Amino acid sequence: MAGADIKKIADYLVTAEKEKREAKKVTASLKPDLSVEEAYAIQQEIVNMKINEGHRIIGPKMGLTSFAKMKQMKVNEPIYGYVFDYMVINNGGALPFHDLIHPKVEAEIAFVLKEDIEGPGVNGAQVLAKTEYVMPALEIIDSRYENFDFTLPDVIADNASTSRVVFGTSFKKPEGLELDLVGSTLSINGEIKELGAGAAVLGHPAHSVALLANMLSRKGQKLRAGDVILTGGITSAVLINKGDYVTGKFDGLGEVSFHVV
Ligand code: 0L1
Ligand code: MG
Repeated sequence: MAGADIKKIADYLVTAEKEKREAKKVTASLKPDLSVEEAYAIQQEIVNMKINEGHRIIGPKMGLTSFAKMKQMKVNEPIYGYVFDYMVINNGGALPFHDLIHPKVEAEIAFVLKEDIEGPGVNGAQVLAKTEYVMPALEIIDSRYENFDFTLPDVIADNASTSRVVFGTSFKKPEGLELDLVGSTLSINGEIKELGAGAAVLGHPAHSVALLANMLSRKGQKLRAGDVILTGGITSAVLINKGDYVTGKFDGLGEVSFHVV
């Protein structure tokens, strides 16, 4: 795929994000035969554009990490994208609804690394040994595509629907924690909408970080000390609306919340 075409599609998706409006999926007309490799090239172009605009990467994230979502998308591997500094909302803070298109929220566990992790061949135990802290998080995804209707390459090109994130303010050392057994509830206006356990994320959230390191190694990249990594949804994603008060409770890890204003 020519560089000019990659740039054109990256511009198309960044413009939809900035103008807060739905766009037709890329495979609908712009590039019907878009491959996964080409989609990651478009995602990389979007990352470069944001860095050139002065934004900073907080860390990569994993998406489609539940076996149910992978089956639904007919894939045997999750996807990744990147979280930027402008996407972070303070715990307990406000998310302006008019900043987004049709946001959904999901409960996740985030890892903060104390050492670089370079694949291939990384496993979960190695990840835990190189993790400084884990913390609870709420990820707000906002696909730029109409009705969240996309193919796998479409969603990869769209930076894995990444939009906003709220990190918890309680940091825990991973030693002694059984992150696969951590139960989490996702409530809106006091009503539990979704619940799950850490094992929903590839059996254990550390497996997700290990797989991310192994996937990045294919393009000669690694995870870096200081990266904050979203490991994937423990719960399914729930649509949110103006006025909603959203809370994620994570057994032993703490609470995260925000208001949609
Ligand atoms: O964080 C994620 O799991 C992103 C998944 C992308 C698919 C979606 O937008 O639902
Ligand atoms: Mg997610």
